Amino acid sequence: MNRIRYAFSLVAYGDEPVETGLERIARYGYDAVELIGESEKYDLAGVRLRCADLGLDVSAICSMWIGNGRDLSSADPAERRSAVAYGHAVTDMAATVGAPTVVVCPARLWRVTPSGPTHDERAWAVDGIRQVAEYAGERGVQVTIEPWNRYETHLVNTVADAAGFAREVGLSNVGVLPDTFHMNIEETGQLSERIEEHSSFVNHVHFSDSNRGAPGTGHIDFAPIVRTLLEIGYDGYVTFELLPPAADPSQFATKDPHRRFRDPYTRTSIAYLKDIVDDLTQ
Ligand code: LER
Ligand code: MN
Repeated sequence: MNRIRYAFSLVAYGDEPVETGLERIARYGYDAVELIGESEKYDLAGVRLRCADLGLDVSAICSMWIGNGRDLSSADPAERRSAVAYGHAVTDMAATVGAPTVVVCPARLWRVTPSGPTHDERAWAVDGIRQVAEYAGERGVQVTIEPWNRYETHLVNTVADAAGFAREVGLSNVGVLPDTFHMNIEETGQLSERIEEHSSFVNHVHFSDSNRGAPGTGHIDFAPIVRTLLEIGYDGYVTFELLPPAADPSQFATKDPHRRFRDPYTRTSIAYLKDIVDDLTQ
């Protein structure tokens, strides 16, 4: 059985200095940190060195498909070209810090209505993801397509949707990213079964509870999900991606830091998961 590798996303810490976040994540025994796909937030060479000192890897670059110029399925060709350029830029970030994966979503965050006929949007997105994935493949980086819930996108809401996109892109470095928060809203039946069904595509995972807090603070049953990851031989990272309760949680985390998302949730997330793994593997 593979060992689960644990990562924590800096997105939970809002505008706290990066250095403080890295030290906290290392202190609580994580294997890796997940960075946000905004290169101006980081001194990447410095992050790489500090991570090496702290014994941390970088699990992924979680791209921010927000705002103008970041919509791979827009009806506007200039917008799509700009989104592909953004995908290349986050791939460069990944290559600089040695992250294995970049997160891709086929549409801009919070565009919840079509920009053109669905088959056109889909074809544009497949083409854009392929351009990002080809560039990433040349740099030894994987691409992971993340389905978001219906309040964040209309195009890719389930793991099956994302697997369909990955299949259409048809490149070996393209997989899918089940995020338990989105799955809890959109999937039918057991979340673990949906992961198992598409296991050949799963190349990254985000964990948070139903309320987007630390596992154990909501009502998701993580034990069957962890059991499935172990059974399918998943060898990527499980990243805890926690966010405060707000419609635009990233802004909220920045403007009004929720202290429990820092030390308390960083400590309890990994401890909670390790208990489950211990129970399952004893
Ligand atoms: C990003 O990983 C995510 O889950 C989305 O909700 C966009 O922030
Ligand atoms: Mn996510």
